[in-house]
Amino acid sequence: MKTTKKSHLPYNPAVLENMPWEERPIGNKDPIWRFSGNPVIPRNSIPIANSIFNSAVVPFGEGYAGVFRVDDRSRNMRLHVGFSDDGLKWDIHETAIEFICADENIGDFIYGYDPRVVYIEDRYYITWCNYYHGATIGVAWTKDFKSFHQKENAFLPFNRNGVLFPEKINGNFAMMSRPSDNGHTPFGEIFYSESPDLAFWGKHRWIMKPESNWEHTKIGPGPIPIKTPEGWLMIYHGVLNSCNGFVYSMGAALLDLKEPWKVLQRANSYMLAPTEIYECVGDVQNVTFPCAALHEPKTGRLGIYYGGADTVVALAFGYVHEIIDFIKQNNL
Ligand code: BMA
Repeated sequence: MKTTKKSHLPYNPAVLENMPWEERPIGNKDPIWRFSGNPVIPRNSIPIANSIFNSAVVPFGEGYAGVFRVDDRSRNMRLHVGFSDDGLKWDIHETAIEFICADENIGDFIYGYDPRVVYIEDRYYITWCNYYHGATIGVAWTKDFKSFHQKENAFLPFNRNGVLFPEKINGNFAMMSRPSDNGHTPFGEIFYSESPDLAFWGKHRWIMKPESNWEHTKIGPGPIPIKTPEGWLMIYHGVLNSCNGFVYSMGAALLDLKEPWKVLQRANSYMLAPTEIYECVGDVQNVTFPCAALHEPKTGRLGIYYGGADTVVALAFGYVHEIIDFIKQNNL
């Protein structure tokens, strides 16, 4: 197992000034563009891995930390911690995270996947798709990425894609999610919920449903939403059902800052769809699945980490203001 030299320093936004970045390639007119070194994390970065994808990264100490979806070679779906100095080269631990949980039923880890990580107030929170008599939303916190403390599941099964807002809204923690079924759900709309304590959830509100052809089957929230003066920038995945199966692309919308269940504007076309070999070929073909974004507020730079073909982690770049312009110019 690799060790990390990181100290217990907390969330450190200063490192975002050195976040991974490449300027838009000359001639490229897309709202976001891919890192030339993709995939950032190959499927075999640790020996036990069948694949590493749909993963979450955040600033931590003098670098970055992450929670990674690792499907192992028994095809167990597990969450592994990892650290990086530059957001590109990652030391992913070979053993999965073992959550500390007060309740032995909730803490009985059967599978977990598609993590998101966010810093709120004084600690990092992890949400993921957690098995508890079906898929639901697991919630845990850590301060040091060494000990992970699991809380109650947020919702009843079936639910996936639990994504916390990075600050309290109306005095409560706030989460988007995507109620689902026990299979490869052929439907999906995005909902909003609030909680005073991350244990009891209510004030459920509907946010949005699929509208355009590229997302016609289902949609789900992606990275932690980004606060901008014009609203919460929500990057999400949308799924088209083709003759050849599901196609997962990335889209964007702006949500009201105070009442995030209100959609202000929403692009009618995707920002990025599977076209590259590491997105079209892998364990599941034609998947781009965003789970995290690094954002440097001074420059507006955004680095979106997304899973490629359920096999690798890739990175795309963009400027927040350009994505907002794209939403406005292509508003539904
Ligand atoms: C979804 C989730 C994702 C996955 C996608 C494509 O239902 O399981 O983890 O990337 O399907 O297989």
